[in-house]
Amino acid sequence: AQRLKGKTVVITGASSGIGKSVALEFARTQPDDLRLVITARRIDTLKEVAQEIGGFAKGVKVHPVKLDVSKPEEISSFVGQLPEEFKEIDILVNNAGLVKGVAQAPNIASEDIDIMFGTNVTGLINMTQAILPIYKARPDGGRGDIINIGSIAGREPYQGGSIYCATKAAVRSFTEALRKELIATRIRVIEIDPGQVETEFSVVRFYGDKDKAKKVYEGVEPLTGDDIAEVVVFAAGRRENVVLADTLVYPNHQAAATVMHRKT
Ligand code: NDP
Ligand code: 8X3
Repeated sequence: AQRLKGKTVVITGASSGIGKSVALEFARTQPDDLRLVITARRIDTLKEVAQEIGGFAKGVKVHPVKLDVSKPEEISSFVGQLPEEFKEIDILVNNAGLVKGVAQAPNIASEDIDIMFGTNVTGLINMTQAILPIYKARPDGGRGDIINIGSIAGREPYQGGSIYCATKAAVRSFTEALRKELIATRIRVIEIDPGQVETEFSVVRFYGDKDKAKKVYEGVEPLTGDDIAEVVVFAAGRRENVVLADTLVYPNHQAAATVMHRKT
């Protein structure tokens, strides 16, 4: 916790699920001295998260920003528009992401393909490129953390998830290349790949159909956003020389993207 003292953290997709949990967990771990920039498209929800944090972590300054990572122009102006005290970013958590549908080729809507790649891949890359210059201006070639939320889906493609899986495989590739490119710096490039986590993920996948989303978790005990948040904050809190480069996190019933034990 002491290692996170005074840090500035940017989280994308902090209005729900894993991203919201990450914001809360950083605040719980370092309630005395921390700055959090929480971003997503739903600004009202972000303001509620900020209020919740204000209720228990008096030393945490929270700055909510409406930011659609699939819009390059919003990312370009993001850093410049931050208040001075939030500009020295130390940790970027690239979490914003989504899946749309379960359609298989040739029936995948081109709009869904664009949304998934634009958010999960181009959005993550653009955020990384926007923040890296801040890191690289620091001594020893640069300092700061980039924590990318990948997925088991990026390691093991499955039917009905071809595009989503391809986006997460792209995240994995980009992350590994970036770690190599930054080898002469102190910048840490970290990937955390969750298995099944119950969030709004499946509700978004089924275009708002909550009954369909619920069925995904029937007979199993998925991870919670907090479970992943603990791993994110743990990774960020290690000694600077320690890089949790690549972590896969399953709930107990899961052993691959498609291998689950369901109680009937
Ligand atoms: P949620 O749907 O609960 O949260 C997704 C978050 O991403 C929301 O805060 C949403 O905010 C934000 N988001 C979506 N699109 C955009 C956008 N264009 N710009 C900015 N923010 C956006 O799902 P999860 O918490 O489960 O998902 C978080 C990450 O975890 C994703 O990258 C997902 O792929 C990954 N993941 C999830 C797993 C799971 O089983 N749930 C497993 C493995 C990985 P808003 O709508 O306000 O913009
Ligand atoms: C979410 C996990 O395998 O349900 O990334 O798509 S999966």
